[in-house]
Amino acid sequence: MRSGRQWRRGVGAGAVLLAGALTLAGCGSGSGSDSGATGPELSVSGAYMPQPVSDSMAAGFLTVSNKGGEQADLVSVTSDIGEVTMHETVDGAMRAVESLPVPADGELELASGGNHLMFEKLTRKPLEGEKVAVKLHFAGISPVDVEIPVKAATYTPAADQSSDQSSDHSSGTSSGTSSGTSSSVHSSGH
Ligand SMILES: [Cu+2]
Repeated sequence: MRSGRQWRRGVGAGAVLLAGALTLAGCGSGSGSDSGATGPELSVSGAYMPQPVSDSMAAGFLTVSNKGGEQADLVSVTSDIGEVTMHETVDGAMRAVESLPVPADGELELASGGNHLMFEKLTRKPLEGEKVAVKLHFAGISPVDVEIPVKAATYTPAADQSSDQSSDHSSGTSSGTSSGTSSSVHSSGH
């Protein structure tokens, strides 16, 4: 008699656990495919510009991460300090490209010696400690605003030291940056 009761209880508990596991599995796979359908989810990190030696040209570097399930294509970049083009480096020579892909669940890395942003016809020379506002334009989705900090001419990103500083700027500044930027432009142009 006693052993019979325990057997029944055991079966009941097993059935409840099984139902719970099925529910969890259903939730997990459902939300995964949903996020793929919403398109690219972009964030920018590690942005910097070495203070240029030239009065007319500068280079900018950053990483665009895409957590979404669709590729995003960077098709143009604009800035209030000059004309910006996207360059790739092939066999040590750089050349302009029409677009740069940010793969789904991947990243586009613009780094010294490789792909980079090229600033030309500068309206002012960026100085160490300043920030340069740029807008990254992607095909079919809203542009992303980035403030690129100007570093020393010899600066190179060591390990991951600068990531906390730059992720601050990339996360919360999608709409509120333009007023601050334009005032700094006015004060330094004469
Ligand atoms: Cu270049």
